[in-house]
Amino acid sequence: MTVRSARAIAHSNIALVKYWGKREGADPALNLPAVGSLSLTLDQLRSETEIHANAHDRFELDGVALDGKPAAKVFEHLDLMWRTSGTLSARPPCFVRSVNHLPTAAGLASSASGFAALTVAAAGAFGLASSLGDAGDPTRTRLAALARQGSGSAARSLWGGYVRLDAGSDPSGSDCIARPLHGRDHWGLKLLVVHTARGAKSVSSTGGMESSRLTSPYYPAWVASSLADLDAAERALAGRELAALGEVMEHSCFKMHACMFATRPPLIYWNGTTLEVVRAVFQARERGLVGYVTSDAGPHVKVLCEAAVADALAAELAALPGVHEVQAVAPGPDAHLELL
Ligand code: 2P0
Repeated sequence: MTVRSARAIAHSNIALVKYWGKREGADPALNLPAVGSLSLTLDQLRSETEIHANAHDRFELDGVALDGKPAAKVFEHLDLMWRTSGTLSARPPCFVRSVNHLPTAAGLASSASGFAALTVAAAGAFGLASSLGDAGDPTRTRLAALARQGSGSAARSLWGGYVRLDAGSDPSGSDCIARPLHGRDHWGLKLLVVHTARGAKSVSSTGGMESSRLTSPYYPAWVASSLADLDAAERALAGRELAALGEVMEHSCFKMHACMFATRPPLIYWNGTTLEVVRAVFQARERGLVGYVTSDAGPHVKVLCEAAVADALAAELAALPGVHEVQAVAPGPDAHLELL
C-alpha cells in the first residue's frame, strides 16, 4: 500500500475534570489513564497536520525540522497507525508537517491537538478512513483510542464541544472510551486563557504523572475521588449549571495540583502570577463577575465563564501585573480529515 497525502485539523481541549496518572500494572504502550476526564474542546487553539510520502522520515513543526525525542514519538505513533491498517510490509517513509496554532508544550494541551491531528491525518494517509462523519461516527471512537496511545488527552480532541473519557478497567483498554457529551452549541460559555509566562514547561506531563503515582501520598485519594467529580460535572453540564460545574472543576484542578505539590521532588507548575490570577478570579466572583479557574501542567490559568461576562473579566485579568495576554476562546469543532 502507498501513502496518500492527507491533512487533518484537531482542536486542543482543556480538562474541566482532570487526567493525571496512568493505570497501575497496565501495558505502558496502551497509555491507559488511572482516572477519567471531561473536557471542553477549544475553538482557536488547534493543530494542522499533513502527511505525505517522502524519501525518508521527516517531521517539521511550525516550519522547523525536528529530530530526537519529538520526532521519535511522532514516528512511533505512525508505526502504530500503520500496524493498525493491517499492512504487513514496513511502513513507508513519510513527511509529517505540523503547525500548532497555540504555544507548544506550555501546558496549553499542544500534545492533545497534536496527537489527535497526527492520528487523523495518518488514518487518511494509511487508508483507515477517507473522511470523518459527524460526532456519532464510530470511526471517531476508534481513532480516539489510537490517539490516546500517543497522548492521553488527545483522545478527547476527536470531538468538538464537551467530551468525556472514561478510565475503564479492562486490561485490553477496550472500555477506556472517549465519547462526546454535547456539541459546541450546547452552552454559550467562553474559556479565558490567561497567559502568565512564555516558553515551554520544565517537566513533561508523562514523567510528572509517574512520579506523582510513585511518591505523592495524595495520589490514592486523587484517584479514588475522581469518578464522583466526573459524574457531578457531567450532570452540571447537562443542566447548564455554571456554579455546580465551576465548583467541581476547581475542586478537580486544586486536588490535582495538591497531588503534584506533594510529589517528591515537588511538581510546581505555577508561577507567582498564576496564584494572583486565581485570587483575582475569586474576588471578581464575589462582585458578581462570575468565572471559575482551572490550570494544567503549566503556569497559565484558564477561566470558564458565560460569554456575556467574558470581555469584562478578560479586561480585569489582562490588567494584572505578569499577565502577558488573555485569549477568549469559544467551544471548538470536531476534528476534520481531508485527503489531498
Ligand atoms: C488533562 N493533563 O486532563 C491533564 C491535566 C495535564 C494536566 O492530559 O502522558 O500530554 O501523553 O498521556 O495527555 C497532559 O497529559 O499526557 C494532560 P500523556 P498528556 O488535560
